This record gives sequence, C-alpha cells and structure tokens, in this order.
Amino acid sequence: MKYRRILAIGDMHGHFTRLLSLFHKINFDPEQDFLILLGDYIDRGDENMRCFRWAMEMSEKKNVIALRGNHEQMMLYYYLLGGEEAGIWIPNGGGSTKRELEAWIKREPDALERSLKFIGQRPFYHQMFVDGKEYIFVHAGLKPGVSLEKQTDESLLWIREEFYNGYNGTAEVIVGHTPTPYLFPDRYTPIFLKNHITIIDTGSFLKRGKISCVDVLSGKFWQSDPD
Ligand SMILES: [Mn+2]
Repeated sequence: MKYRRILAIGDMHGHFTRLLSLFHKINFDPEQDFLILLGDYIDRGDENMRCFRWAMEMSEKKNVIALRGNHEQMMLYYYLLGGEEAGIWIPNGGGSTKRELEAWIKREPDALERSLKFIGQRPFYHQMFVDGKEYIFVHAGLKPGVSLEKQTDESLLWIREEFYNGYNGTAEVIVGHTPTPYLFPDRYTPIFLKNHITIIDTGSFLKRGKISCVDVLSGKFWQSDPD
C-alpha cells in the first residue's frame, strides 16, 4: 500500500477545540492516508474525556493507530494498581480528567471499564517501512543501543534527553512527550533533529501552545489555531 501521507498528531492533553481546528486542516482521508496518534489525549486541559473519546473513535477507523502515552498509562495504573504507582496521576493533571470520567460513568456505568480496556489495548509503538525506509512512532522515544523489541515501557513512555542526545539509529523516530518550548525557548513548531528524531509535542496545554500534525513523508506540518 502506497500512502499519500503518513500523518502523526502529537500530544493534545484535553484541548479539544485546538484538536478540531487542527483536524479540519489536515483533511484526513482513510482511503489514502495513514494516521498515528502519539498518545497523551488526557490531562491538563478542560475537555480531557472529549479528546480521549475522540481517540477511541478514531482508533476504530481504517489506517489509524492510536498509541499509548504516559498519561494514559498513569490513568490505567491509578485504577488498576493503587498504591504508589497510582499516586502520580493526580499530581500530573489527572484530577480534571477524573472528574470528567466520573460524570461520564454516571451517565454510562460501563465507561470506566471501556476506558481502561481502550488504554490496555493501546500499542506502545508503531513501526512502518516505506520504500525501504524505517519509521518508528512512539510517545516518548527509544533507549539508545537497545533493540526495538527489547525497549521497556518505561523508556517508550518517559525517556527524554538520553534519547534526544544518544539516539544514532537509522530509523526515523517520531515522538511527542516533551513540549518543544521546554527544549528551545518560544519554539512552538515541530523539531527535526539531525539524528532522525522528529518531536511534535508543541505544548498543547500551554497558553501559546499548539497541537501539531506532521506528514513524515514530506516534512509538511499543520497546527491548531490560537484560541
Ligand atoms: Mn504529554
């Protein structure tokens, strides 16, 4: 299958209006395009479950892959594990997501079960080969020197500088996870590093932040409108 575009959308973090403004611009066509959502649908916004449920719906469509982000993982642990592992979700922005989820559960009692099942089914990465070139889509990144199959969930969902500074593989790796203005002041556009890393979390939850989508075949990108 030859795709017209291979699109990746970065962290949205509950900013549904921004997400829709971006999604309208890209004109995604499941018959011609392939789309990967890089995770972190929830937390830090005010329409967290709308983004989450949008990702749920999208994941059912042809040629769409919705990956797992560290925020979905924190939510899953909160409900499944309890104890210390569970404790990090609320301080990381889970409070508003939890309130929205509880409101949904009141209307539809199986909402929690459906949500956790959805998260549990999210892949940690997606690998594609196009014209002999390898692309790896993952929320955070890869631990340098470790094969794709041997990466831990911890690395795939949480790694930052060690990956940006140490990766020297031949695959193009497309990630979200670290907002671009945290790496370069006032930068709200995707970063294309020399060592085959594309970072497309452009700080959706920040005042001047955006949600971004990159076509990895052409390097073209689209961004959400300001509020
Ligand atoms: Mn994130």
